[in-house]
Amino acid sequence: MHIPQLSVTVSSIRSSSAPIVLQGDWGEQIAKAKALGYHQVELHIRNPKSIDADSILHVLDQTAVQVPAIGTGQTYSVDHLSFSSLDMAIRQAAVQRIKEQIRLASFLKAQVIMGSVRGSLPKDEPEQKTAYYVLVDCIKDCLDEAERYGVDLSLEAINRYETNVWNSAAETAAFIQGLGSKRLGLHLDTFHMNIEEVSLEETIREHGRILSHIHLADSNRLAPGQGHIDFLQVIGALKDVGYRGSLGLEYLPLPEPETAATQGLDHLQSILKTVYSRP
Ligand code: LER
Ligand code: MN
Repeated sequence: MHIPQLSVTVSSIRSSSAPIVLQGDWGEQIAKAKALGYHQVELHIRNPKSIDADSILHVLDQTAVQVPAIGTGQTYSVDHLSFSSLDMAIRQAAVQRIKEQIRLASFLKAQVIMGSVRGSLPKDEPEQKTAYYVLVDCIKDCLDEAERYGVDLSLEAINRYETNVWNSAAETAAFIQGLGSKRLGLHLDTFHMNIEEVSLEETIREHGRILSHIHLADSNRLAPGQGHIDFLQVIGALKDVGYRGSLGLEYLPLPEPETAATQGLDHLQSILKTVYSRP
């Protein structure tokens, strides 16, 4: 039976408000992830052009650590580039950035997450309609690049307090299914689901067929086990739908990064053991 692997989020950008567990020098943080017991890392990269991809590849090789997914949220949170901007130069820069992430992902054999890069739609018409139209166009443009490079993309459902488009799993799934590209899957995040969904486990069961990635964080965006989400139910549902992707640990680096990384790993390893040893 396939037991999903845990991947811890890593970024070179330090921010106490970002839900990235390990922050700092790429090489050091990847080595730290391995030393703490992880075999996968989810890299959150601001700009693929400004990283030393060869040296990151070297560390990944040396440590035998895999990268299942690249996070791209800094395109929006740091550089304020988005697919729904009414300024053509801004959305073209956002698309360019995601295309560069896709090319990097093809080297790393990773998928690329599209989350906050969608931005938010203006409240009023006709701007709202125009922004949605250009947003969809940008996603189609990125999907063409993903097709060319053989890379999968995941579209994340993000809660209503961070964006006003594709908040629930059902809305996000309906959009993905409407596009009908095999390269685009649904990405869920238990922190956002805790706000948007009636039941986390039922949502996973309902959309499991197109689920391509998942972020695990507790209700308070601390490590799983530090809030009130029932991860036994969440992992049980993932097993039931035959989820074969990675379990990305994306939460705040609190009380401090190493403790947070260990808390999530310990809690989820024990749950994985319980769930996957059941007949
Ligand atoms: C990104 O994966 C995410 O979950 C967003 O909430 C970023 O803040
Ligand atoms: Mn997330």
